[in-house]
Amino acid sequence: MFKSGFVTIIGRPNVGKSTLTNYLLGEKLSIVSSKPQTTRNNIQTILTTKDYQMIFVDTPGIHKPRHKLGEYMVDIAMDSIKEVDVILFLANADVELGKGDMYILEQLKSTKKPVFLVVNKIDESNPDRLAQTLNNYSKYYDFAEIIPISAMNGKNVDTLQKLMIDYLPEGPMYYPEDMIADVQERFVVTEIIREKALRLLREEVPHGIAVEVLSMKQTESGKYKIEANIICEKKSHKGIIIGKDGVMLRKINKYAVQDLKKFLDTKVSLNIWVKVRKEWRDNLLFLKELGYKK
Ligand SMILES: Nc1nc2c(ncn2[C@@H]2O[C@H](COP(=O)(O)OP(=O)(O)OP(=O)(O)O)[C@@H](O)[C@H]2O)c(=O)[nH]1
Ligand SMILES: [Mg+2]
Repeated sequence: MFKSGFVTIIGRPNVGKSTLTNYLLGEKLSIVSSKPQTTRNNIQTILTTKDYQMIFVDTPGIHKPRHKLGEYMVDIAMDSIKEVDVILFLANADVELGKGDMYILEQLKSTKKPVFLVVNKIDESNPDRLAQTLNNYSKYYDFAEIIPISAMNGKNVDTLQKLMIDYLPEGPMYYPEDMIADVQERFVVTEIIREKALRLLREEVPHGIAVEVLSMKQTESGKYKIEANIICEKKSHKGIIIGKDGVMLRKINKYAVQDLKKFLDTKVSLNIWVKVRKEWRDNLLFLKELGYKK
């Protein structure tokens, strides 16, 4: 019997949803950073074996939105619970059950789908704290399964995976067996550049950034020439992104090229420009252009 189904990974920002998605797939397609609100789209990745096909949906962290982009992110994350077979609710072992988590769990009370509590980052939590976290959450919601894991080093992820398979219904292969994601190459390129900016920049600058790939051309030798814009919200941010004598922008470029080479499996040259677009996160037309639309 071949099994198949959809599994959504939801939770507050920064709990490790994208790290888990990448670990489950064995490939890095979702970007990861220590800053909250890194993921902005629902990203579907596909794991196919001879016995099953599991489609994971990595979603943006659910938070209180402060602009239209945030509203879009929360909206699509919550939407993901409607069309799946299993819901993984991720929490951080070291963080107490808070209002944000309660809000998500309230929304989950109306679903009939199995909800797993996946408590992440056990590699850095202390056992008493972990026991407390598990206790608090399980009092608040009737989870189908409870699994403490480390998405970073993979601890217990095999157990989680087995449990997910148990809950999958019999079903068809939804996607071709060699397909690992439903995202375009260009989207991943955009995200890789954004990840480097997120990781290197500080305070409010990284959250106000978007990346736009203007062109991606392959030369005869196979090398990719990529041109991209980094969009930011203020003139002062533009200065920070470029850095003194262009040092910051060169750094973003250098780290992005390292990952792009791996991802595209060929040589890459990257040109980045920095543009200011005031309050773009509230500009519906521009959000649509960037692909932040339903
Ligand atoms: N120590 C430890 N850190 C982890 C683990 N999983 C994720 N992290 C770190 O937590 C941070 C956030 O990880 P992400 O995977 O980007 O979290 P996310 O839930 O996708 O975040 P958003 O996309 O912003 O909602 C990164 O710095 C990760 O390296 C883990 O198991 N252990
Ligand atoms: Mg993420």
